Amino acid sequence: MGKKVLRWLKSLFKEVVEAQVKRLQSDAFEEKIASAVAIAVPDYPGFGDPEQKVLAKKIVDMVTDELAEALDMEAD
Ligand SMILES: [Ca+2]
Repeated sequence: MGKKVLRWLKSLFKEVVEAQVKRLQSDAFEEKIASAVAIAVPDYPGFGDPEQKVLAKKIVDMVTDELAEALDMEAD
């Protein structure tokens, strides 16, 4: 493979990875995971779905920040 092709593949790969990380950092993704977690976790007094969603969103945010930083992207 020529150097130009390799450079193009590298930039394409970077673009694809960055788009996916941005998707994982989106509010829509956080909301989707948080809702699924809240449904799966039993409710307790003082720790119902709203609190479970806050915790789940925080965890998703921490994980996606780590992922973004590992890829030299910005945490959000
Ligand atoms: Ca729940």
